Amino acid sequence: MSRAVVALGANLGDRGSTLRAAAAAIVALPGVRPVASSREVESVAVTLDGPDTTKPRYRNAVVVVDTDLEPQELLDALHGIEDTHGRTREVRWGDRTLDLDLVAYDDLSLDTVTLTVPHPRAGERAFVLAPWHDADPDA
Ligand code: A4P
Ligand code: MG
Repeated sequence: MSRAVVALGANLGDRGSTLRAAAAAIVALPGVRPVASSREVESVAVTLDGPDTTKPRYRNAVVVVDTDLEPQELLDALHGIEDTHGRTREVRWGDRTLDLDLVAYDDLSLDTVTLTVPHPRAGERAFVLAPWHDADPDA
C-alpha cells in the first residue's frame, strides 16, 4: 500500500459538514484505509489576485490514508466526491463547495497533464501545511 495525503478545502455552504462528509467518503473508498485526519483550520480566500477578504473564508483540513489505488485512480475518485458535493469549476481558484487535492503520494514525483505530485503549491500554503502537520507530526 502507498501513503497518500489529501487536502480538503471549502468556502461555500456548510463548510464543516462538507469537510467531515468528504473525509468520511475518502476513507470509505474501495482500496483506501484511514491513517489520520487533522483538525480544521480557517483562512482568508487566496485568489489569483492574492488574499481577498471580500470572499467567503475557507475551512481546510488534511486526511492521511493508505491506499492501493494508483495516484490517478485516487484523483479520479476524489473528483467523484467533489461532484457529489456540487463542485463547479467556473474560475480557477474561485469559490467552491469542496476542493480535494492530492498533496503527496509516498515519495513519488509525477507530472502529467492531469496530475502533479507533490502538489506544486502545497509547500507555500499554511492552510495545507498546518493541518498536515496536525495529522502527521513527522510530515
Ligand atoms: N491537478 C493536477 N495536480 C493535482 C493534484 N495534485 N491534486 C489538476 C488535485 N488536482 C490536481 O483543479 C484543476 C486541475 O488540477 C484538475 O483538473 C486536476 O486534474 P481544480 O480543482 O479543478 O481547480 P482549482 O482547485 O481551482 O485549481 P488548482 O490550481 O488546483 O487550485 P489550488 O492550487 O488547489 O488552489 N484559499 C484558501 N484559503 N484555501 C484553499 O483551500 N484553494 C485554492 C485552490 C485557492 N485558494 C484557497 C484555497
Ligand atoms: Mg483543486
